[in-house]
Amino acid sequence: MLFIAIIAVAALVLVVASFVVLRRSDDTLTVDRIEPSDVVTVDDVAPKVQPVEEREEPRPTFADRLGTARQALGGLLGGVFSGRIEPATWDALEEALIRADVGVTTSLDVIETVRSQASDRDVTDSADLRELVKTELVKRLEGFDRSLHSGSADGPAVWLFVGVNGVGKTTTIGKLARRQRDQGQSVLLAAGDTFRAAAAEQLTMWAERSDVPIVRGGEGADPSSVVFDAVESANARKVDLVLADTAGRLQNKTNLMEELSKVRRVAEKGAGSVTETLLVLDATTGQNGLSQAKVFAEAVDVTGVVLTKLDGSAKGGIVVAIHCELGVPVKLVGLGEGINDLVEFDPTAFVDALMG
Ligand SMILES: Nc1nc2c(ncn2[C@@H]2O[C@H](COP(=O)(O)OP(=O)(O)O)[C@@H](O)[C@H]2O)c(=O)[nH]1
Ligand SMILES: [Mg+2]
Repeated sequence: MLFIAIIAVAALVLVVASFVVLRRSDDTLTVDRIEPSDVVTVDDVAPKVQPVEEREEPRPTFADRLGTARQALGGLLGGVFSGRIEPATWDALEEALIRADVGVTTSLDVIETVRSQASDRDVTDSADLRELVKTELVKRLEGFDRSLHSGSADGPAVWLFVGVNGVGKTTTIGKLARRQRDQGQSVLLAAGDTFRAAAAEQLTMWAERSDVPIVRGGEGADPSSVVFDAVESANARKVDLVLADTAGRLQNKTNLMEELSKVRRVAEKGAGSVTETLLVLDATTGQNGLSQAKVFAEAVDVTGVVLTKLDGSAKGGIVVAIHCELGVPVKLVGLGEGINDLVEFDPTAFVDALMG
């Protein structure tokens, strides 16, 4: 009996052991089989996907890229937010805001409000002023419609990009082509800057990067006719959105106004409708950019501002001046030259990144 029991246990041990061995060799087999096919898949797909830097680079945040502006403002604010509040505290705060390009009127207005709040609440420690100033700045940036409108489905929506040479119009269109495509819209680019031969080349490169079609004219062609053709082509292909580049000559205000209003008129001659006219401004030009902006705002109905190069600007306060003096919201912000370096404007995140 004992003998039979020993045989039975031995047989059981043998079965379990061989099962474990088989399982293990099965695993090994599976791993072996998956590994080579994985490599093949990666190799096959690699040439078709975007280069790694474009595919994996996340969108930057204000906190990531506002270093220059934050350092500059931090330097100006120096000892403002420490110690007891004195008359000199207000002078220093006023100077810091003005130098950061918040604009004189807005800076004085912010100081006046904060000053009366500080006195109402018996605030005597200047460290408590930081939050009051931040809240006031955010308040002046809120309440604007920052959405980008694409209109109805009847025909293509057209977004016109205007602004002087070098501010970043073509780059912004290139970045947006990818962004809108990723959000599910079909996009076509219109190379409406026919003034410089290189402009259409530059836009073509962006079109290729995002794999979207482009319509371009010959050098010196009428910008309006290029935009018209682009809208026709978009309509025929049932494309949702046309991003139209324009030239930014500012040597003659009357010419510029006439050209831009003609482009706009012609863009709506067929099935298209202009749902956004975005003024592109270079943040590093500060108050100078603001006076350019006023000229453009007179020429066309600007629906929003794209503020570029905020990554390299020491004067982040220009954002506040644009809202308060132009009455137009900053809708998008350029934080670098890469395809993902375009972000939506967020008042709280911006003021936090600027003032800490
Ligand atoms: N650092 C930085 N550079 C930018 C940004 N946007 C555009 N640029 C650069 O500014 C230069 C002019 O841009 P471009 O698009 O040709 O300007 P356009 O003449 O208005 O079309 C190019 O070298 C761009 O790479 C930005 O947000 N940050
Ligand atoms: Mg350009």
